[in-house]
Amino acid sequence: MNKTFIYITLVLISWVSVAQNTIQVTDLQCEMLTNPLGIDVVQPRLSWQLETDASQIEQTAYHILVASSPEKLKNNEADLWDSGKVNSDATVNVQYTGKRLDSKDEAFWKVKVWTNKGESNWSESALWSMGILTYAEWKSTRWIGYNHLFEGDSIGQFAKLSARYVRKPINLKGKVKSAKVYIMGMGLYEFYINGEKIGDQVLAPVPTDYTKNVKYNVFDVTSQLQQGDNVLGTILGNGRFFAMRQEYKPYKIKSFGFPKMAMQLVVEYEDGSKETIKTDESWKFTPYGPIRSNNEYDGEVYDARKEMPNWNKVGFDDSDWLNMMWVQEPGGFYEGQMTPNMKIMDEVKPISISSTSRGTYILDMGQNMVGWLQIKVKGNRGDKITMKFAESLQDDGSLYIANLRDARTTDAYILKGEGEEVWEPTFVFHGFRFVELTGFKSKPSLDQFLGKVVYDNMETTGTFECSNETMNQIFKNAFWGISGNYKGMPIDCPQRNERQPWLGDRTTGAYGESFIFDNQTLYAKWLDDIKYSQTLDGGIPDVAPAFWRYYGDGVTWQGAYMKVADMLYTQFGDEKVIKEHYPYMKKWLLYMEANYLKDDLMTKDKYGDWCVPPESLEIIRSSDPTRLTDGEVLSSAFYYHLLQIMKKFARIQGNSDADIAYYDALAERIKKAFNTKYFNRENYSYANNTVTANVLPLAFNMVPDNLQQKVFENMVHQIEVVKEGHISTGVVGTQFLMRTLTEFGRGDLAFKLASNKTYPSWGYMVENGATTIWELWNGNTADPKMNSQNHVMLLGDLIIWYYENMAGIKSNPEKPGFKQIIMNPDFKAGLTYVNASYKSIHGIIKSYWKLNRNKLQWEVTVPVNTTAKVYIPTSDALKVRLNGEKINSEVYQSENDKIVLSLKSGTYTISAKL
Ligand code: RAM
Repeated sequence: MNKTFIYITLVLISWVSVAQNTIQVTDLQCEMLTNPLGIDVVQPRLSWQLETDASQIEQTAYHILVASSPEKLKNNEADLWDSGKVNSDATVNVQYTGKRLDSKDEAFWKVKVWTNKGESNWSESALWSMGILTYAEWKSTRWIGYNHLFEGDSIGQFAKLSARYVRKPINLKGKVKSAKVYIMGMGLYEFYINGEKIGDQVLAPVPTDYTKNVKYNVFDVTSQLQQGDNVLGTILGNGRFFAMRQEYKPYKIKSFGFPKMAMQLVVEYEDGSKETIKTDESWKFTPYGPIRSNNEYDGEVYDARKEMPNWNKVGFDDSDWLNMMWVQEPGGFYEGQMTPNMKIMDEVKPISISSTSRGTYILDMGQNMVGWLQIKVKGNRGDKITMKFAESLQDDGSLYIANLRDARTTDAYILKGEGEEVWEPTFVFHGFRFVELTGFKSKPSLDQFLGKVVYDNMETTGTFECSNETMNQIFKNAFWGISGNYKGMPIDCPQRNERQPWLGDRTTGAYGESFIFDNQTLYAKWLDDIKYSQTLDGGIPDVAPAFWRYYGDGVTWQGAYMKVADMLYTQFGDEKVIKEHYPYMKKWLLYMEANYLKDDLMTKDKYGDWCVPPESLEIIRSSDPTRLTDGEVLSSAFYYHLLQIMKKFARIQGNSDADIAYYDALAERIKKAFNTKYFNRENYSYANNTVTANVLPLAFNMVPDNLQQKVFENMVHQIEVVKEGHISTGVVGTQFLMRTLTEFGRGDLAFKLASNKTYPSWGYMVENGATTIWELWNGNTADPKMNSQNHVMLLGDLIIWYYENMAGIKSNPEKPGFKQIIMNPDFKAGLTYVNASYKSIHGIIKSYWKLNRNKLQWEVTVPVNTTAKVYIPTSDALKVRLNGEKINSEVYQSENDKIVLSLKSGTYTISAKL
């Protein structure tokens, strides 16, 4: 008896200690933010990841402690929330249900977990802090600005307004224990304390329709403040507030007025007392600083002679500065910004510089990039260097600027003449590969220039490499295009006088992008932008925030609202966005039904299958009826598809039988009318038999009577024979093309489209020197009026196809957020290897396969606390080895001629003869 007892105890002890060493809880996030300051969600969601060398690990329970101070947390004194041990496998989006937190409160938290193989230690502790939760708490904080132009300023087509340098000396009566600043600086701000810039963000805050909502940023500034005298300094830039085209075409372009700011600095002294410093009219400013103008389209002008050394430090004489005025607030709700600001994310060294006959120089960055150029120059006081940015060159070597339309894209720097001067702009960005430099007396050297790549501070989560070089280059181009067009909202292009957050460009694109970038919070913010732009009767604009007032009432563009929410759910397991936005989505659906549904078909469409390859290489928009798909076909099919998504959303948000029945009935009617009017049973085609007209009903499961295969064959004929193996779809059709081809068994044809180098194809762009993705299939020859070289909308579902169909990394929508991974690559499409990884919210997923003749070698990594269904295209289990061993029926099932392995977390080597 005794002996046995001792034996068990020993085993138990060693088992626990092994487990404690191997299971770690990492990556604690609140509201999916790594730096969660200023959370304005009353019950934020907490997430963590598990890391371990052991395999087959599943979480069985968690325990969260939340305390009001680090000391209390350390002593496990959870005065805010002790979740207790909760039996659950959830690691993502666990809602805080502790004590109600007040504005500006801090919460320190940690978590430990139990798994099927032991428990972890307590994680390191993490912090989040609350924002300002009520409007009332802002009331005594004055908005300050100055609603007048000064010398050199102008409104109109090429609006100019110098940056406003704002200054406020303050005196702190004691030693600072902690301090936070809550700042709204419109359109853009840079904030300083005692001369030091606070934070590494640029072009902050993220843009919104300021009449609807205004974002404040929060910084911990404890270490920047000192007892006694301090100076707060802010530079206010224009951004989208004092819009680029100010009071120009006001019926179209929204502008919001002169820059303004409101700020609270909350200081807690070591003696426990608190003080809040707020903006008011005692703050002073000057419009005569060095940033003479800043206009996102036209560029920035900086006169270094006007620098005011130490303007943001103690002791500077501001007696000739003006007092700020108490001005009207922007109008929108104040919200804590829950998505990161932009940052300098990378640097690019130029590859060549050449002289022109005009005495200027052309700098080649080697990459179409978004951001700006830093220069190092020496010269005389008053010398002027100008930099004009463009994406490509004309045949004669000069800049191709016709496609920029009226954007002037020119920065200028006027030297102070004091040795080496290093400069880069503050409040603008450009989309460019080439820069024409004027004002150099002799040829500058390459090391005087450095490209700064600017986009939202988000992690790169995906890698992809395969055996096809064209596909690899397309992936790189997509990476540059997608990241560069993240500007606190997804914009269409970064260079011409547009740069608008067009909904239709991202309807499906957002989903593909989510494999490469951690874009969750950005797209959650964008859904809010869409919500806020909804009209009272339910309409949604084409562009949100609606900086351009376009309310075209289409379906394919507006459908981004639902499609992006669905992406956030599938890829990140985010249910909250669905619950929050459901009523507005439903309102829009009903609005469209009431206004545009005729004879059970959706009659309104704005842009058609935008940007199909046109009949002549020089034109932008096709007018050839055999290439274009009828708008009613697009809208009706898409609306049907959205109704299916809304059925799913209705279920997720609960309490919804009536809604589901309603969507179902409506969808059935639409499907019937659609097939009656557009399905041609003689040749199994839809409408005028474009690929788009066929791919939509196939992808949306609208084809009647089990005729999918026939319709599919007809569509394949269109692609293979009629279009000679080339793409013929535009922005709408391309969103479903690659996946549909593969799912119906023609991954090889999808591969052909993906690897094509001849026109029209993504590879054709590569062959013609593209380093991003073009707006037009014929971007090298088309009219410049609408011809951006950095647009992402034509990617369609290509990136999704890379990951889901080629790499085999797909989230099971039934177990979203990659809680279950579907690994089912098409090994026979044409590639011989794929090496891809994706950092999911549960941890890293890897898939690396090689096919040598018929021998498959495949390494997969399944994150802790997830499972994977791994498909091997053979029906003979004897041909499969898992980690070198034969497989038994405990790990696999057979499904449609495939062996499906059910794997828990870990890294596996699979080999098989196919
Ligand atoms: C253009 C842009 C944008 C597109 C709209 C319809 O202005 O190219 O990407 O969505 O048209």
